[in-house]
Amino acid sequence: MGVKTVSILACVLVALLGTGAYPSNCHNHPTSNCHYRVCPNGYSTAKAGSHRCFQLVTKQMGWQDALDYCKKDGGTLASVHGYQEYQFLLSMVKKTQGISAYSWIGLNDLDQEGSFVWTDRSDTEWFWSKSARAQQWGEEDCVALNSYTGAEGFDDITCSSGCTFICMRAAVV
Ligand SMILES: [Ca+2]
Repeated sequence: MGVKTVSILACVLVALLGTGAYPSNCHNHPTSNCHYRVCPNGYSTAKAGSHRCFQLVTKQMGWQDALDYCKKDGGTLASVHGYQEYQFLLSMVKKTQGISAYSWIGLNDLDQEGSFVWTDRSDTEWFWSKSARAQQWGEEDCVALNSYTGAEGFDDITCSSGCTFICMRAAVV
């Protein structure tokens, strides 16, 4: 089955299942690029039609090595832009608790203490406004998703810690 066919099937499913649940590019704009846009192999989105694709890598590395790994794969460490993405990524990380309950994302304050940025330079507004658990940052400069039950959330830890990590790439035409 061709990529295009799979993509169209996915769009049909969205049209059948998702009307009203979230904006469906396919439903509202049948001529948009949505029909041809798919995540790279091994990557998936938090919501249908999103161009933001994620992959959990179960190797354990320090934050900088994890970032380099994602860059070599054509992306960067994940940014998180809303609650739906947050829940999606957290559930990914929970599956790796036998390895590590922490998974690196792109948030860091390496350049300037206390000034957190995403490695993709995207907006941190959601993170600051909606994050239920912005933890005490302390002297630690790299942020992981903590998936421990009861302690779920963003957690800044020492950058050299060995953690699994989440890479992010754009959907491709
Ligand atoms: Ca810091």
